[in-house]
Amino acid sequence: MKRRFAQGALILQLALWPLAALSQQATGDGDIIVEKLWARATTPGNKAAAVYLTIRNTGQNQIDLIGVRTDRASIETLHKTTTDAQGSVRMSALANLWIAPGESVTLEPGGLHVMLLDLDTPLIEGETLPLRLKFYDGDDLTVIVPILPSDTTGPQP
Ligand SMILES: [Cu+2]
Repeated sequence: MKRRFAQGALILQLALWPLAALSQQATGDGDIIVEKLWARATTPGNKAAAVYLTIRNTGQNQIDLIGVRTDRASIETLHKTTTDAQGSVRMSALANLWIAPGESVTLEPGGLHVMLLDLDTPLIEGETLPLRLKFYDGDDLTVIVPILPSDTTGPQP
């Protein structure tokens, strides 16, 4: 009986470990920390997806995110969703994203996001999506985005 319990605990740990390990990812020099990454699973027939994350600048210099790449989509852009006074929602592309020293920028539903268009295969809940963030100074950071359920409002704490 005791042994069965121990096995159960081990399986639980293995199941929890990957998400915990993915919750915070940093560049080699440690000045850029990317956390709270997530994307929704795509629904059938939908080839577009948004990726959300928080970028923290813990260094002394401004950082400038100039591009995003993934092997899974044909087009990757930084987008901003805005809602005007009439309530109509539109998305516009951003060329880059500045983050001042000590500041952080959060990409979240209703605001900034990474837009992936023309996905080659669906994003499936429980899988992960590697995403490469390119910075103006030549820094390049590949982060791993967990795919959450298609109806989620974000990662549960
Ligand atoms: Cu968008």
